[in-house]
Amino acid sequence: MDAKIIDNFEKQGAILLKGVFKEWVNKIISGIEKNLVKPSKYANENNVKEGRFFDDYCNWTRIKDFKDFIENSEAAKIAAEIMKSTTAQFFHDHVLVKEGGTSKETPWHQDAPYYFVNGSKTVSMWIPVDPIIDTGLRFISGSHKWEKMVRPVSWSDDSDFYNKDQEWLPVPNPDLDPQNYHILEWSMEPGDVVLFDFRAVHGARGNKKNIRRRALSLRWVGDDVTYIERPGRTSPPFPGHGMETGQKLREDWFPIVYTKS
Ligand SMILES: O=C(O)CCC(=O)C(=O)O
Repeated sequence: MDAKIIDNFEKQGAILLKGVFKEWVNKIISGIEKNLVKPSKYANENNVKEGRFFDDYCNWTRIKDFKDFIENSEAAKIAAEIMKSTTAQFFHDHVLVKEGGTSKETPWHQDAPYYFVNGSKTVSMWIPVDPIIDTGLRFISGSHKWEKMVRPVSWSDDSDFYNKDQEWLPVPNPDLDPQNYHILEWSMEPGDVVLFDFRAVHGARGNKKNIRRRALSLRWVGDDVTYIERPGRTSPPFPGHGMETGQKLREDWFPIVYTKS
């Protein structure tokens, strides 16, 4: 991978790669449609009154289209390269479908505090399978380097995600304060991908258009990542994982898909 791309990822916390998963788009669509027909116990409609904002995760072992994509595409190699990691360990898949006519915004948030993951080498891949104009992810450039993390909230009602109080930054609203934030956002085609650090603050507008906005996010971790206990049930929760703070993520649940030779 071009060193400039990795440099930009490190500076901004998020970058766009064009067309890298073009040949996989139909397979991803097939997986998302299967997920919509048969959601898991974790599926969420996010309390949307108008339109639909569906999300679900941890389905890759039962939906073979996702398994094939994760194991046989370039995704794992790209993940290792962008993280500057020898390995790419798979954490989980996440399907996000915002149907046309959905005004619900995705709240500004970082993924890191919802996860039991500690470390600097992390990457999410947000892969839309419908054209994106104004409806994609928006990032606060450089926010992955903020010293404190942003208060995690429930997407359904913006309430606190954890009960126990902790020192969090308040959820920012860059649209009310545009001078103070550099926002990154891109128009995208199916097969493009946005790569972002788990600590990058991001959100999304509603999808008021007449087209669907279906996306698959893949979450990867690298060499320096270990398990960390959070002040409550994480998302995803992975019940019965049995790990303790400081341990590497167990490879039977979170496989290493790529190792640099
Ligand atoms: O698709 C969305 O609106 C949000 C996605 C997101 O936050 C993520 O993939 O981490």
